[in-house]
Amino acid sequence: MTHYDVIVIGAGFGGLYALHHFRDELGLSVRTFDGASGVGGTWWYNRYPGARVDAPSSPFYAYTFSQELVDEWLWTETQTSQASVLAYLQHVAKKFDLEKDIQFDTWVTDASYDDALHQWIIETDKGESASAQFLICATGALFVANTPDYPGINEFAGACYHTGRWPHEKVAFKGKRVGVIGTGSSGIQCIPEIAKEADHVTVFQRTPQYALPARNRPITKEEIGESRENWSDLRKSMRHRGGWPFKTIRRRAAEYTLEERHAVYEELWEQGGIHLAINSFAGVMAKKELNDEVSEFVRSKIRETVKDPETAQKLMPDYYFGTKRLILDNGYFETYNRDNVSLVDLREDPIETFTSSSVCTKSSEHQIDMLVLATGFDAVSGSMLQLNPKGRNGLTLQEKWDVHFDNYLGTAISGFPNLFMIHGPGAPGVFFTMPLGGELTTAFISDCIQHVRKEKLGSIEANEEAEVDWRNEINDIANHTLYPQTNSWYMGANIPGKPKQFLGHLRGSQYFDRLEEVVENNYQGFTLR
Ligand code: NA7
Repeated sequence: MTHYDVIVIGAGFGGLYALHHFRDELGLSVRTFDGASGVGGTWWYNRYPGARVDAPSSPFYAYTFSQELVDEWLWTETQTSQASVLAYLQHVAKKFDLEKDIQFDTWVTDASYDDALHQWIIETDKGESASAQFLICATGALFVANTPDYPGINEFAGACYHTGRWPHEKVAFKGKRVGVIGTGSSGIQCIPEIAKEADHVTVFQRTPQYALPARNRPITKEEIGESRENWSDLRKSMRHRGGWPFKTIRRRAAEYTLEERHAVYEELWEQGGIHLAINSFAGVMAKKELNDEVSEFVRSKIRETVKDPETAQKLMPDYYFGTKRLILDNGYFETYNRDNVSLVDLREDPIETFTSSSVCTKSSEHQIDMLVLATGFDAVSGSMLQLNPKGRNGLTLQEKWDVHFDNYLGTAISGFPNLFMIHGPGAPGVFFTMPLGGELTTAFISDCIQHVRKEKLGSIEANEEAEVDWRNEINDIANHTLYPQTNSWYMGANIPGKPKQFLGHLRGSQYFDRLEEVVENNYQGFTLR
């Protein structure tokens, strides 16, 4: 069995940087395992048509650590496509010679902690074992596909694809009647693309969504040049402004008349992207009345866009704006003006069963040749529970997380020494620019590892009391907002039986300050052995 200093699971944004940092910057021996056949993580799997970044995008959805990398990579659009992100990660892997230490097509089937040796021992589906003092789980926040188990779904005889497991070869929609279930980011991104080619698209919608115009466009040379010149300042801004590179404008709503506020919403709508969410008025995500106002503004835009009033009515979101993942769309609502697109509202006409060639809802039978499941993921906790590491005394993570996803700082877990998650439950994860978030988390893990090694210790482990305080802290932050009032994957509400717990830290910059303080305070909340 080969022994390493560090084993990394996952070769997406988080895992690739961890490998580079621990190997090239700390000089440790590192082995990475990934079940996919190449680098990319989420960007390896989510190849559905129209897949794009849904966060502050080019050039900010990228690594920040290397000015050379920033200077040589040319982003082409403001909202980066999946193919571009994947090409970028392949470039990164080549530039830093990462692939030689990554074992692809290999699933880690078991990870167990040996308390006496202070080591993790992993087994793979190739029948190999390896050990390491530290286990880094960069297993992905959106990895385990959520596949609905409707009665009779297996009867459907046509091709069926989940957006999060899209095939590598091009899927042809020409001449096909396509059913799409799900209208989150993935559904809203792929529906307009599929509709351009298919004979007919039937969209099965459970919850209507707020989507903001992405206003994707080619990125200019000037924009790229400016960001390259100011990269270190922009990075600092992202670190201290919740992952967003620009100063957010937080106006006080009370100082504006309703008419003036509407003018602000219009301006931000025209700017597109997430400007409406982050640059309108302070308290949109906490004050019901203000949120209602923005919600109604977006609904009015949907009404303006969708010509058929009955379809427009079905598309009206009725939860608090922004409390489900905000979506950036490219012509989604316009798509319903096409003759070949129809919408089924599952709340009034639920799916009852499937036949070999149709979806049967309570009121009708919808003939389809192909089914697209855009039904999302067992988000944030799912990939760790699938790995199900065994900690001290054989405690499994599934046992530990039966009721709460308890951990400390979104990265360490009591009972699981020397194991660190990147973007675990309670970390800023999807609420921060993820590539930078991964770098900053790795910096913290790096401090922990260096400390253990320097002091010739065996292990570092989160304390149970620190976990409980941490859970309360995350919930307190979330409870000051409207997020917990909506059934979303942020709350674990999309997966039947999943414990309800807010899964992210809403104040990313404060969170990374906190990591630094924990290091300064001699690893407060951890036990060092
Ligand atoms: P999401 O955002 O979880 O969206 C999944 C969609 O599928 C959403 O509309 C769900 O409705 C719907 N869904 C899920 N299960 C069912 C069943 N059983 N029946 C009908 N409809 C269902 O996943 P995405 O892949 O779109 O996006 C995930 C993230 O990836 C995204 O936020 C970006 O950050 C990238 P619901 O709203 O739960 O009623």
